[in-house]
Amino acid sequence: MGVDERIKAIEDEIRNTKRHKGTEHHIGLLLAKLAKLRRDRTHQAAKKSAMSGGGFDIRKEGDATVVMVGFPSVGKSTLINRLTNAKSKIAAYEFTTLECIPGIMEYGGASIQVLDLPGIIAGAQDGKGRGREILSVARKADLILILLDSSSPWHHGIIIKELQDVGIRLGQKPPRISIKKGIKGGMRIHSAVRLTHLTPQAVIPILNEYGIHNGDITFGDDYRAEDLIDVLEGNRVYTRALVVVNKVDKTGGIPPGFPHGAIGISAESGEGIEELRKAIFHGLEFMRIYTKPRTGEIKWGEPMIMRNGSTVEDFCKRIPKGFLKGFRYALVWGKSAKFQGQRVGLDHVLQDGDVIYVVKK
Ligand SMILES: Nc1nc2c(ncn2[C@@H]2O[C@H](COP(=O)(O)OP(=O)(O)OP(=O)(O)O)[C@@H](O)[C@H]2O)c(=O)[nH]1
Ligand SMILES: [Mg+2]
Repeated sequence: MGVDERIKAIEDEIRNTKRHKGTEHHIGLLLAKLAKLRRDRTHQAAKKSAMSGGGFDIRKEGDATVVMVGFPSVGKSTLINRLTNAKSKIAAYEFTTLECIPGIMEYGGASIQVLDLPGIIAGAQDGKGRGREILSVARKADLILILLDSSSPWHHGIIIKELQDVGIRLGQKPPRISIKKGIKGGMRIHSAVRLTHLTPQAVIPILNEYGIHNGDITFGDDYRAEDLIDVLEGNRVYTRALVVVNKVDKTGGIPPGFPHGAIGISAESGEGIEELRKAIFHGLEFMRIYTKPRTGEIKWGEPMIMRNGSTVEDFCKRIPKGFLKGFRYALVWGKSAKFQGQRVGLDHVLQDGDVIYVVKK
């Protein structure tokens, strides 16, 4: 059996097994095997697409990158042309776009890179269409736009599964599970709450699958086997997503069957586009960081726009004059400072509205 068939067989077995505490052990092992097979397949795909090159190797630019994922002909190219300076080919037939087309959208002081891609179809991860290349671009996104056609609500579930299967976790936080490896004495399981899905009989074999036999594992919440495997695999990406329903000009609004919170637009008429721009900006969670010049006043009108969670190091990297090389320490005023003018190092996490002054050697 090839990798694809083995994956399919395990998926079927998981689907056909009723989940409860008694079967969690079995399911856990199946999930671990599945994760490994998918990892192998992703590696193969990455090698292949690196060799073929072929228009998917786009460099990240601007303050953040938004990737559009959707079935063929839902209007991705029409939308990128509306949002950005890009000129992506539009046509009434499917698979018009054959490679990754970048554009830049300026909004709220941020330069946001938007990527248009070929249409995705069910089975993308198995290599259908340019599926694997598309999904590997999606992994690099700071925000994913799931673009749907107002006549096809069922596309949503298919796209979510394709993204999930290549390790993209949408709107999820990384599981708070910490593992400290030991040398002997077996595994000790600790938990902040009562575990209702996982028993030690399920946890230990999964850890063993990953070569961990001794040490401590601590669960910060009532997690499932999938969450544990995500942590063990370690290559998951936690990305936010917006669901966008295009062509509402044809349906007069978002029809029933689409997820709650979806944004209705018409890329053709321009309806809903301003709202979408705003939602993209907010979805990316930017913050404004101000620099204190050696002399003179802080320029409150010209913040540096950075992603939430950025550190002093990220800040220094963004300044062209080699701040990182000569860095000694920084002084910080604002929400992230314990007291005003606090002296901090490169790993200090900044917050919206902070003022920073970098002291060099
Ligand atoms: N009625 C209507 N038609 C639209 C809208 N947006 C796009 N279209 C049409 O839908 C068709 C496909 O548009 P594209 O932008 O090429 O779609 P795509 O998703 O990029 O397609 P692929 O590149 O093939 O994946 C074209 O005929 C567009 O004119 C819209 O908001 N309303
Ligand atoms: Mg297109």
